[in-house]
Amino acid sequence: MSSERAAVELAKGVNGLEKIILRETRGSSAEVYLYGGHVTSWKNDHGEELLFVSSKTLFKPPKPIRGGIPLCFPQFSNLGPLESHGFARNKFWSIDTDPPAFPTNSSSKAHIDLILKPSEEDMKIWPHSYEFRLRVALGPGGDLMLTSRIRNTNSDGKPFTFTFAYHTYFSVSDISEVRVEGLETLDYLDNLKSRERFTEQGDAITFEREVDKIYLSTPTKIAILDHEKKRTFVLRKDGLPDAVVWNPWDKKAKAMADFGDDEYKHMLCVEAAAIEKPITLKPGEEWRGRLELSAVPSSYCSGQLDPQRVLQGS
Ligand code: TA6
Repeated sequence: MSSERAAVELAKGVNGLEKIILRETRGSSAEVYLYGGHVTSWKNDHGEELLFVSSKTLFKPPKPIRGGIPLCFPQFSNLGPLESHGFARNKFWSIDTDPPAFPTNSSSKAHIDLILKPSEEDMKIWPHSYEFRLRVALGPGGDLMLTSRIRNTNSDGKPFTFTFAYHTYFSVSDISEVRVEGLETLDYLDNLKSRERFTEQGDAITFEREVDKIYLSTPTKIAILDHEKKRTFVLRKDGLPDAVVWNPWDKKAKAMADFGDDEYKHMLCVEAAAIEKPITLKPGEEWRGRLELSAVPSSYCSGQLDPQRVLQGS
């Protein structure tokens, strides 16, 4: 890659925070901050940004970055004694220079391995020893893959239990023009109704007000259709049975200091997660949770993309 730009580059980001830039030969790219192990950018080979990051986010630890793909670990939301969504998203991660062999061989050089381990201080908040390895990779076609491997390294024989989410903020043209396919007829917990359980209606999900739902035991593929942009995001997940759908709408948007009042119109969170059945690991055990995102340029009417075909296809 002499003339081409490097597949992996360490650079300074906002407020001097270190980030890694991944570049794929055909032009797609991604950026990951060591702060939070946080993906903040994913661009297709036209250089178009596919993830939403708020113009109001501070990039100032210990405040999490608002947008991109925050990692929720070891606790989703307020489902436990820790801060909302746990602490992984406001810790400094390191580059893992000697990662254990990776289960799948990727032909793309555009990948980076990060690692998070607790400090003595951290152990006072969550008394467990663990290794959280995160591989972020760009595929030849510009797909973005995140693979988390969490290992219990407690030496006191104690198991630990956690919930998890890739809290992905997708960039959309106009939320009222977006449909989500693949969650029809599923049960969900409504976070706006003290997590009462309901069953989703039969049609694709559309948006006209605040939504905050945890869909349970979903298919491994979900499609997010942005008609105006003629683009469909296909989310594939492994080891993550649940999916959270969130849009704060206008009132909540105004109430969030690190979020613009109108920004709710241009983002949608669809989060691959493990929430309903928390994961318990004994010492020496490892859990793997994988997310694969692809953006398919499409025109619904041209039949190029029938969401059902996508969801049923490979
Ligand atoms: O994933 C949805 C959710 O749990 C919402 O309830 C909302 O709080 C959102 O996450 C953002 O949470 P944060 O802690 O980043 O403000």
